[in-house]
Amino acid sequence: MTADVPTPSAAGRAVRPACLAILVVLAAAMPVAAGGSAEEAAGEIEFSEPWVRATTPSGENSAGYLEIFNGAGSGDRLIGGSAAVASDVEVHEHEMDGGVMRMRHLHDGLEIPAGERTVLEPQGYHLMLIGLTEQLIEGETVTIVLEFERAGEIELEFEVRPMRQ
Ligand SMILES: [Cu+2]
Repeated sequence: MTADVPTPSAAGRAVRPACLAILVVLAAAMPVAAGGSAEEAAGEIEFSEPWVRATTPSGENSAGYLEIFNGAGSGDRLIGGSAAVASDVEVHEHEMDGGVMRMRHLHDGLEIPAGERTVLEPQGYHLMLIGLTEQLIEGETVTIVLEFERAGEIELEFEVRPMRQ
């Protein structure tokens, strides 16, 4: 699982394309009926800049990144996901271990605090796409279903971006 080992050029990620405007807003709750229950009023989780790293033809794994803003009134957890192009989608974090950057599967998921922005980015938290069934080609998109503890499953399109980013 070395597909998303940071490259020296990772610093280049500071140069963000002007696509911050791409903001996918999904109502986590189903259409809120008038007088909706407290559960329905749980509000929205917003996503911005979902992207995955392109792979070589033989690439077995990739990583996905995005920003998650929890506009709901209560905290949530991103516990995993699924995708047609991968056998597994896990939530990982990078951590320094004796000077070596390692990845760790967050089995209990990643906390998504209410009212806060949680960032999944290179060298940080990420979605790990394991066991790819096809090459991820720059410019295409892949669909990943994110699984939240409270909000449930939310489907999102991820843009495939160059490997060195
Ligand atoms: Cu990983």
